[in-house]
Amino acid sequence: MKTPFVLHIDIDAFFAAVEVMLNPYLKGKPVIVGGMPDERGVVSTASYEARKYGVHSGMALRTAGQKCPHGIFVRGRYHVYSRISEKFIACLTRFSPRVEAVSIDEAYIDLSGNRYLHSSVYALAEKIKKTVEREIGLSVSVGLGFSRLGAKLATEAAKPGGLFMVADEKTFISNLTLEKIPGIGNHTLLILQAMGIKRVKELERAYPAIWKRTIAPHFYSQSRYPAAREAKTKSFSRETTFPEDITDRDMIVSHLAYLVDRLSVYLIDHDYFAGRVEVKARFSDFSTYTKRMPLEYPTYSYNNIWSKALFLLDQLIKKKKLPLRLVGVKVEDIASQRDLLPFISIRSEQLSRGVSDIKRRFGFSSIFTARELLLEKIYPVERDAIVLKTASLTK
Ligand code: DCP
Ligand code: MG
Repeated sequence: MKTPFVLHIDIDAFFAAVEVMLNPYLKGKPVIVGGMPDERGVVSTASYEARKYGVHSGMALRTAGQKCPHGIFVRGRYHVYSRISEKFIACLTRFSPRVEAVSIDEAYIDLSGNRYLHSSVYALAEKIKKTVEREIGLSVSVGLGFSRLGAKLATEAAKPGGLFMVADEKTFISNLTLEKIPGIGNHTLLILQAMGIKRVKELERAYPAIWKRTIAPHFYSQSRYPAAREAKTKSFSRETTFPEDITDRDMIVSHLAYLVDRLSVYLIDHDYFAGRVEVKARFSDFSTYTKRMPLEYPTYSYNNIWSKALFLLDQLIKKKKLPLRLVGVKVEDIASQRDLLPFISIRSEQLSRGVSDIKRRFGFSSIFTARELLLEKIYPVERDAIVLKTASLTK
């Protein structure tokens, strides 16, 4: 089964919820933000308690006053809302680099790169929801779908405070009434209703051409998230020539481990998966050999790449009884997407991602595998690198 990978998240009754958070006396009361009921102007938003009386965003304040005479009207503090909005978006970007803020309290997140790290997208969505709610102190609703439209409508279905995952997006949307569909204006709605068309599926059946123009594009083109991004390069490599030729296997291994470490972090930073590993060795007589082998599945995991690279290195150093001059490692068959994986892959990828997060925050040298540490004996260690004598990267 395909997994939805577009997440939509929206804060519940945003401005009103902030007012309640800052003034607990308002909790559970009909709060209407936008101005006083005798003023010109419109309602920005209303708490769910006030919505029961028919008050909604965009309604004239005077009308809101009539519908909900005991409502508590507040003016609104936009600088406070926008500060919370920034915090909200910042929190989301910790889960994926592909966050698209679309309004002050609403964003889409493309989870297609993350989903392999979690037993399910649903669990990840729950985690995002909980984290955001804890950090900003407000209730949010979350939807999971295959397109922006599907995800947004799932959020609507989840409101307030829920999480809703669409398994069959086409059926889900087909059963909705047309006024739920963003972009269908009041005018169009009235005409369609007059023709007896209430739901999306009725529109598709009776007027496939209109359906194709209004609804279908959401599934099939611009709203799909994101266009499959093909990696521009087919391989990345890191290699180094030693300051002096090396005989000690552990020291050679330590160099290779460091190069694999750099590659793995590079892959993670760029959302790439590697399909194959190649190791290169140059002996003191300048003879150069390479060996390669595929990874079990496309991955950025340090451990997976490492175990293959070490195996290949040992094959290579058996070739000649000579010290080594250079070692290099390359990952190939680079892809920016892959199919869903067996659960088994998750631990080592989570570990690599965790390590790369630490490196990003505290510097590349803040955490190494023990096998890399031998390098400290012969090279200076700086915050963001071990300074090799000659390092070269081909991209
Ligand atoms: N807003 C506004 N005027 C409007 C619509 C919205 O000032 N016509 C502001 C107030 C809202 C905020 O934008 O709090 C977010 O809009 P939403 O449509 O997400 O509405 P809410 O967050 O208030 O409610 P909910 O998302 O729970 O339906
Ligand atoms: Mg909202």
